[in-house]
Amino acid sequence: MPVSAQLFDRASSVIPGGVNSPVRAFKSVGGTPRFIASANGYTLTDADGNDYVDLVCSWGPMILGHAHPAVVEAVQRAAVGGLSFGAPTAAEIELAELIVERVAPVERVRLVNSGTEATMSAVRLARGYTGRTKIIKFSGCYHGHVDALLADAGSGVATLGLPTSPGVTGAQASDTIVLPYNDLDAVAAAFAAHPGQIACVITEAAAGNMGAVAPLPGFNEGLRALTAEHGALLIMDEVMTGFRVSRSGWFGRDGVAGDLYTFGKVMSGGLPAAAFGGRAEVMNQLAPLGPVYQAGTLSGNPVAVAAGLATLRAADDAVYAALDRNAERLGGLLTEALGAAGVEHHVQFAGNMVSVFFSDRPVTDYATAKASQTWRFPAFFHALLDGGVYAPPSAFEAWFVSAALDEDAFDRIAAALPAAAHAAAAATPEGSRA
Ligand code: KE4
Repeated sequence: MPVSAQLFDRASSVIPGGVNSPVRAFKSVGGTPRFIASANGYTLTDADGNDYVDLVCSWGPMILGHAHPAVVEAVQRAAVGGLSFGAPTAAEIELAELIVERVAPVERVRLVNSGTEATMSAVRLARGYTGRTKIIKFSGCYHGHVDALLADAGSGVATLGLPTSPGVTGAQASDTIVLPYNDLDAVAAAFAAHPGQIACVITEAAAGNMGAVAPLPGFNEGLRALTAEHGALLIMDEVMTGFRVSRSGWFGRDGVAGDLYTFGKVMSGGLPAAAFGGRAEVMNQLAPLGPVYQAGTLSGNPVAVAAGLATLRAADDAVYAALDRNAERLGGLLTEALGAAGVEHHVQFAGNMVSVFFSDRPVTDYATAKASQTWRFPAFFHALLDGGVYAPPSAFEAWFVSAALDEDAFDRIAAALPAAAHAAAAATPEGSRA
């Protein structure tokens, strides 16, 4: 990959780590990140002209596949009408109405520019609404790089093994209570230990940032009951699951109604837009109606909104059926290849988000995710990449399918997997790759 290598070298002299988001740097898997030149359908094409079957989908957004004609056309049409006005537009109402229609507990929506902004705003709103300061999050869950939420986070924080982050002051982190995921007793104990002080519990509606780890039966229901009992808000972070795991996100699968929701990724078709929303009584505390301030120059950007509307409108039942079918098929191929190579593993799903853990037991929280043989992942990842399959460059990420995957794509995945499974089998903790 001479061109990607040259670009990485050049990028590293002006962009920290050569990337604009840490997980892209391949740090935990080694090697040279592929600089992508273009993408279409399920195919990514790197700067050296190599094609890959994409199982990252820009970390979730591209459920239709890349450069879907309806989305590109909507973006082009919006762009020729002007890129940003700093004033309200009708399209923002349509996107908010679509979110409200699909996710019943959401009565009001505020559009923002990233998932981080959405979760930061939702936490501030929960604190403003309740008048309380403490928040509960779960180890291994990632809610963006919000100071208060970076404690023991998943995704890139886990990938790089950063227990916390310098720059987050004690004051900011001290109000954050971090508990094990899927542990309702720990949540009940925290409420008992801090009566009247906890503003909210924020959880990934289904965890994807320690790898795909679904809530155990009753966990989300238990969070709903405990937060209601103690006067705290339940924030369902659906930035990753929203409009991906069903047309109504994880709420569409388990029906547990949060007080607030955060969305991103799919709802903007890959352009920078996200949202938070929830009960009108809570959301109406936001400026300019109420005292909780939140703002954004480009919030509701007309081009990003156009991409989101086109994506959500094209995502019909057939698309969601294809996502579920494709995830199932990918999981089967992973199990078949790793089983044949004699590699102990668990393929796990959170809806149609998939992960493979090199573990002898199911992964239900961050401790068990970290205890898995993550040292097998780099060799596995690179063998797939060499075979033309682009998986997430981290053992602590979910794999994302698109509805664009077809027989040819699965043939390519199936062809690349045996060598990858053998590379995983031959890997050693010392990090040598076969
Ligand atoms: P952004 O600020 O990256 O748009 O969203 C933050 C966020 C919030 N909540 C959840 C559940 C998320 O998964 C994310 C971001 N997800 C990661 C992928 N694991 C983003 C990838 C990256 O950091 O480059």
